[in-house]
Amino acid sequence: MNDSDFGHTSYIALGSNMGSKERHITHALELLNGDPAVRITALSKMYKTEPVGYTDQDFFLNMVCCVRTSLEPDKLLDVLHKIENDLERTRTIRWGPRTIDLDILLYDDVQSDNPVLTIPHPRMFERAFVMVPLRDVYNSGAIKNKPLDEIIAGCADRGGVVFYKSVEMSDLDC
Ligand code: A4P
Ligand code: MG
Repeated sequence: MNDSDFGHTSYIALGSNMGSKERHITHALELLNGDPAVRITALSKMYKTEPVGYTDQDFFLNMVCCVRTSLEPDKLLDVLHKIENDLERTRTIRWGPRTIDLDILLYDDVQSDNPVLTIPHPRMFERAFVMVPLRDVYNSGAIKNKPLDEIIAGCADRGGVVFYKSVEMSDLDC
């Protein structure tokens, strides 16, 4: 594919709190970049984060990546679900432990209230475990004219997000 075929920009959140958390995240990134219709253009740092929602569970590792893609949002979600299945994700408790969780945060300027795919992701603006890594890769520094720093300052979990390690594309097997 030519560069011009990857016409859309999306930001994708990754989280893991079971087993080899770091490996689950890097494996998911490799599978994502391995899709012929998706190309990762930026990686956030990896963060160690306190669980939000259902708190009686292990800590998470979280990242955000920016991709360019030729896929429409519903097809991109299909790719994410396939990767979750490939990593043998099980769904038991809502917001509970998982090998990998992949969420679409933003897709171009799309706004969608569809419960199957809500864009922007409905809970992203109240979660530092999403907004802190997003700030690493989000170019404009503001969403709907609100600076990301200001959004993060309003997140109750901001104290539970700490730098874990840097991840470069050259660290990935792809
Ligand atoms: N869905 C709707 N919109 C989207 C979207 N923008 N991206 C639908 C992805 N999926 C979207 O998600 C349930 C359904 O949401 C999907 O079938 C899809 O059609 P799921 O991934 O099956 O279930 P889930 O992950 O348990 O629910 P959800 O709502 O994605 O959970 P959250 O809100 O992502 O919370 N604490 C820390 N520190 N770090 C974490 O990563 N993650 C969660 C999960 C809770 N606490 C956490 C973390
Ligand atoms: Mg999810």
